[in-house]
Amino acid sequence: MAEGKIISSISGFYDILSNGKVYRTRARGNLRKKSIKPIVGDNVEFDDNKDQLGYLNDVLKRKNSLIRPPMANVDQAIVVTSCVEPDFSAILLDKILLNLEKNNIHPIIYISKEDIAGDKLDKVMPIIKEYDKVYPVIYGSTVNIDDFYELFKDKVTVFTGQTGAGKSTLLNQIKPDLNLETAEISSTLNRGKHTTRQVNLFSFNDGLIADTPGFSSIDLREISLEDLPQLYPDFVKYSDKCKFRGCTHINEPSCAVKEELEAGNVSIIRYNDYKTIRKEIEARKPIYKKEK
Ligand SMILES: Nc1nc2c(ncn2[C@@H]2O[C@H](COP(=O)(O)OP(=O)(O)OP(=O)(O)O)[C@@H](O)[C@H]2O)c(=O)[nH]1
Ligand SMILES: [Mg+2]
Ligand SMILES: [Zn+2]
Repeated sequence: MAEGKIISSISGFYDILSNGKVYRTRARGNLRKKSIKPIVGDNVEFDDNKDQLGYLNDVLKRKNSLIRPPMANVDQAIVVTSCVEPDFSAILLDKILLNLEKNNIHPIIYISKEDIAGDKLDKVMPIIKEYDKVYPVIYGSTVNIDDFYELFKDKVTVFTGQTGAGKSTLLNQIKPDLNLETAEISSTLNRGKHTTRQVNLFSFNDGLIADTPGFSSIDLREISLEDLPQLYPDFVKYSDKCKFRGCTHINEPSCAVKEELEAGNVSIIRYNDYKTIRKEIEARKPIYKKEK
């Protein structure tokens, strides 16, 4: 038995990278019985029978796992965020960031399509600047592509973000031999069509980088109301000084986050979007599993 990492999964087959070689496998039935669905990024045990199709026997404990994109054991994420085409959405960006924070994945925001944003840039840039105070932001217009080389060293990095934002385009710039398929949103046949359809991991500077299918909305089913305030690094910075433990920073007296909001040290845009997201979670219907 050998150990390796799933780098792609296509119609029931799993490609496993192990000591620089790729093995095609399929999952043993016992995994399904245990309701374990292997996903890209999983570290696994498998039979490395020479050139035959081997079995994937077991999935090793995950450090973390994302539902969208489905991927495990991620260190950091490049959140590709376009100014236009598709339009910038702060709420969608928040949701992506929240899911990453929940999984202890380090987010880096990458801004694309400044070059075609025109007048809309005046509206979008001030909002992006608020995120820039909280998270690392890389601007496509000024980036030195070579800087990614060191950033990705020894790490598993996932590229995520809206469909059409430019994930595959950026990956092609970073590693031209990937030759990933990209497409204009308007040229795709129906709206919301995804160009990238699978999660794929590629080796890069002793680490791995993943192209993933984009999305146009994201849910927060993993995140509870209690979790939520803990997932805003810009609130957590001050929440020690809130009078009440577990302060939600809404109506509690002596709330440090609201004081810092008044003082202009917490972004009003971020705070208002936080309230919007709270409402969305409050309104969420419980998920019932279908009875058999
Ligand atoms: N002008 C401009 N176009 C860009 C930029 N980044 C990406 N594009 C274009 O945007 C379109 C979509 O890019 P993709 O790389 O396919 O987008 P994606 O995020 O991989 O999309 P999915 O695979 O569907 O999730 C392509 O036509 C790219 O050429 C940019 O910074 N400026
Ligand atoms: Mg793509
Ligand atoms: Zn508070």
